[in-house]
Amino acid sequence: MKKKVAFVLGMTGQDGPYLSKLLLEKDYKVYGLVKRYSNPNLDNLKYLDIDDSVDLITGDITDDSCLNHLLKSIKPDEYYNLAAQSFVGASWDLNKTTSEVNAFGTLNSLNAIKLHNPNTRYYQAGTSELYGNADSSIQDESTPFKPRSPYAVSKLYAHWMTVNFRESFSIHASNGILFNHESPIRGKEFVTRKITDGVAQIKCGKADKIILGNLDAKRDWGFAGDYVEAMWLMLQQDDPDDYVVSTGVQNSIRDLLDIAFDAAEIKDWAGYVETAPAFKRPAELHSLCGNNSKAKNILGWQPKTSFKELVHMMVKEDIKRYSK
Ligand code: NAP
Ligand code: G4F
Repeated sequence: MKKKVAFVLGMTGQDGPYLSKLLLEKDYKVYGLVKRYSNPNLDNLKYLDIDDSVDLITGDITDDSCLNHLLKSIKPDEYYNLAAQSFVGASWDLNKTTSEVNAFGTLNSLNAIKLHNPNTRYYQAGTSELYGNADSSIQDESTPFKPRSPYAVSKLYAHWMTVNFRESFSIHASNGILFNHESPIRGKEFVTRKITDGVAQIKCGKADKIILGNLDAKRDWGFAGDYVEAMWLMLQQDDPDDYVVSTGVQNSIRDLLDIAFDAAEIKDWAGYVETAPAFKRPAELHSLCGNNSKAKNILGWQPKTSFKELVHMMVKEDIKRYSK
């Protein structure tokens, strides 16, 4: 039987490798889009031991001619758009790049599917950032969007363009509204990995403090390895739709510090943590927590990894890296 073909954009990031590993286990042929670099970095693919199992193609989501050509030649059954300038904190200074990649990159992707392979099923990497500082303490698919960063505004465009192609051209296009998800290959500028990496450096005698921004922010954090399964499940449904993917459990940065320092058996984190205005945002998003009932009921998906297990896993892997 012919293998199903998946095209994954965002292959060198966090989610691309976890999703590709899942697809390879399901016997897909996996193509991945990778930007052109003078010094390419495939560390995350290597960490999951799949760098030799995926077909990497040089390209860029902002280049529509590149996507048109690839849609015609690869003819993917499934197209996962995970490519983004995904760091909220950088999106104020990089608002144009963020818009070009996140908003117009999505439009380029949808146009290429519509023109060259309209049966390709499309996954859009949406985000809980869309909710901003929501009026309700727990957010679901019907909670109004109130974006508060250039990143969130760009993802709002991508969300509605995905809905529009679904409604206008019957493209099988789904938005995953994913809450924060992390792993040992999370970028080091995001707060979870910044903390677990910092804790590991302190444990191994390579640093003596971590400098952070707003310690009172609260998020609903899950494990990336669990969340990519929800992406795949969305494209296996008869009908496309939009789904919140979350744990439904909220923690603060202070809770994260408690667990991370505890995992490294270091007492009294207050002596190792400072704050600086440079890590605060022009407009902060204080509290997020997702209601995942729809994903549970329709996709049959649920998170498997607790917040404590996730943080312990990340601290352990970072200590291993600094102990080598
Ligand atoms: P990530 O680690 O930042 O990865 C983003 C990927 O996009 C990287 O491989 C990056 O390549 C690639 N990329 C950036 N610009 C590109 C361009 N012009 N053309 C092609 N590729 C480009 O993000 P992630 O955490 O894996 O998240 C995956 C997606 O889910 C993103 O769209 C993100 O916005 C969204 N999301 C993430 C979370 C989360 O908590 N992780 C939650 C909700 C939504 P380079 O590294 O080479 O630049
Ligand atoms: O880890 P963060 O940078 O993630 P943020 O802004 O929630 O965005 C992530 O999750 C979104 C889903 O909701 C994704 F769409 C997005 O692509 C990305 O993956 O910051 C989390 C919180 C913020 O409130 C931030 O102000 O941590 C606070 N924080 C406090 N000190 C810090 C720091 N964040 C970072 N990055 N660095 C700090 O020093």
